[in-house]
Amino acid sequence: MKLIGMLDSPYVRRVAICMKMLKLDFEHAPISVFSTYDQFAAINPVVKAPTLVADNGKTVMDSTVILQYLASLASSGQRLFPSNPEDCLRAARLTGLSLAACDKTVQIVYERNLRPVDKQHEPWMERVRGQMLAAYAELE
Ligand SMILES: N[C@@H](CCC(=O)N[C@@H](CS)C(=O)NCC(=O)O)C(=O)O
Repeated sequence: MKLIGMLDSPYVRRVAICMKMLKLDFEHAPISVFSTYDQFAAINPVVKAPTLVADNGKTVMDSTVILQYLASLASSGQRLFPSNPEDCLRAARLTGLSLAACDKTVQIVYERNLRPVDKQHEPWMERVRGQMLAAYAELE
């Protein structure tokens, strides 16, 4: 298996860490969705990181979906999510907050780095910043 994407992405790190925890063999290819767009597009035309290339060559994207697939490959006794309802609820809550924090952080980076300054919309940035800080505060 091959994990495609840069480790500055929290979603790529999430998958890489889980693959290590599940003791799955994989090769990591640090290809960027920005600086090496065409190289990425040749693997996955949707150009989303992380992308997993399975052993049969099929690609899967989205960290949560990739982890669902990887869980099916894990040996018995290796789990990413607890099974009892109380612990599962806690893990689900923390995962949801963490993903929302990542999504909002990434939105701010894109708005600031990819959109020309005169096209940036401050009310939208304020909304996203508020959501991001709320997610981090809940996590704390
Ligand atoms: N929900 C996705 C988010 C993945 C995501 O947004 N990745 C970014 C890199 S941090 C990306 O592919 N950006 C390029 C784009 O969206 O065009 C996941 O959990 O994998």
